[in-house]
Amino acid sequence: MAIQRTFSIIKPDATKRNLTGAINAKIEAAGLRIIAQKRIHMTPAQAGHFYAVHKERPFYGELCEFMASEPVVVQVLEGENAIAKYREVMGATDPAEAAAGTIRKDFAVSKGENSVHGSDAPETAAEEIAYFFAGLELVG
Ligand code: RTP
Ligand code: MG
Repeated sequence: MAIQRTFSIIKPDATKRNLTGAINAKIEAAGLRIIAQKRIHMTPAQAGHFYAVHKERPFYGELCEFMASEPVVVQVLEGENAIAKYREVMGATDPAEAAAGTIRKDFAVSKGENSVHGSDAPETAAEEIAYFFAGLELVG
């Protein structure tokens, strides 16, 4: 498997509890390199655009409000099989179902406030990275 890039967000529930460093430690321990990172505060419209794929779901309004409620840390992670590897490090969407040692098992509050986002496929990873970062900001 070749070197891949994936897009990550450390969500408001985690930044609010000062968990950015603890989450980054798990990312780095898994062999993923943080090649870009910045702290931003999304507007509800930006959060809505980012999660547009879920706009018909009942939790969409709540999700957009949550993502815009506090600053987030957006990141680009690089490594072998990075997309699947990061999904593994994150754990299941619902922390109650997440495996031991995963970010969501250790830090998530609930299925909605679940500490991190990670891209689910190469196409979405490329789109998400391009939405939040300029090419010059990616320092591999
Ligand atoms: P993400 O996109 O954030 O990496 O999470 P995911 O793939 O594990 O989960 P997904 O199904 O794509 O859902 C996106 C985010 O919506 C919130 N959610 N809330 N209350 C609920 O039932 C519910 N279901 C999903 C979570 O923040 C989830 O990560
Ligand atoms: Mg998803």
